[in-house]
Amino acid sequence: MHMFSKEKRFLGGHGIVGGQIGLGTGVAFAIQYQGEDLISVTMFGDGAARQGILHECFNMAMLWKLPVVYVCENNQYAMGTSVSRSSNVTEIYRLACAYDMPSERVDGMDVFAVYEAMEKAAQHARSGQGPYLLEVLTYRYRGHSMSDPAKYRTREEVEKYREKDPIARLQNYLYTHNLVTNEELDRLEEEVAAEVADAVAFAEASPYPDPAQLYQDVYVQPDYPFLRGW
Ligand SMILES: Cc1ncc(C[n+]2csc(CCOP(=O)(O)OP(=O)(O)O)c2C)c(N)n1
Ligand SMILES: [Mg+2]
Repeated sequence: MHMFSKEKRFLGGHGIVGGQIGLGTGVAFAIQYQGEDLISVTMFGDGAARQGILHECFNMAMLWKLPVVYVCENNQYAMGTSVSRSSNVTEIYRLACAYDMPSERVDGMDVFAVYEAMEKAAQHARSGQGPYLLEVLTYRYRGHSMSDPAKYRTREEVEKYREKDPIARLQNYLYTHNLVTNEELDRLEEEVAAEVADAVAFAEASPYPDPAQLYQDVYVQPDYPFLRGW
C-alpha cells in the first residue's frame, strides 16, 4: 500500500478505500490543466467501486473530458464480502452507463485480453475523448490480509480460479510458442526472488522515521510542488 515512485509516476496505494478515485481524477485534471500529453490510470477494487466518491468523479471526469482510465480490479471480494452481497448490480462496468462513459468488462485472467482492452481505453483517454472504465474480472487467491483466513468461500472455488492463473497461462504460452526456455523462466524467477529479498532486507535495515515528521506534509503547500513538471 505504501509503495510510491515519483520518477515512475506511480502514486501509490491509499488507506481510505475509494479515496484514490478522487486522487486519480485530480491528477487527470492537473494533466489537462497543464496541457500535458499524459493519462491517469486510476485503479480500485470492487469494494471501492461502491463508495460515493466514484459517482462524483465519474460525473466530473465526463463533464470535463478528463484523460483518465478507471480500472476496477474486480477480484469478487471486498475483504470477505462478495460482490453479490454488496449490490444488485454485479457488473461493475455498467456503473459508467449513468454518465454515458464508455466501459467494458474484460477477462482479467487473460493477459492478452487485458493488454488489448487497456490499449483501447488508453487511446480513448489520450485522444481527448475523456474517461473510460475497464472492469477487470479476476480473483484473489488469499484472504484480504494476514488476519483473514478466507472462510467465506470453498476450497473448490479457489481451485477453479487457480487453474486459470494468468501468469501460469502466459508462461505456458511463451513456452509452447518457443519464445522462452525453461531455463530462462527459472532464471527470471530467481532474479525476481532475489530482487524482492533485497527490497525486504533494505526495508528491515532502514531506520524508523523521526516522530517529528508526523505533521509534515499533512497540508500541501499552495503551489503543489509535487505536481510541478507533470
Ligand atoms: C473508507 C474505508 N472503509 C473501510 C475500510 C476498511 N477496508 C480496508 S480494505 C476493505 C475492502 C476493500 O475491498 P476491495 O476494494 O474489493 O479490495 P480487496 O479486498 O479486493 O483488496 C475495507 C472495507 C477502509 N480502509 N476505508
Ligand atoms: Mg476486491
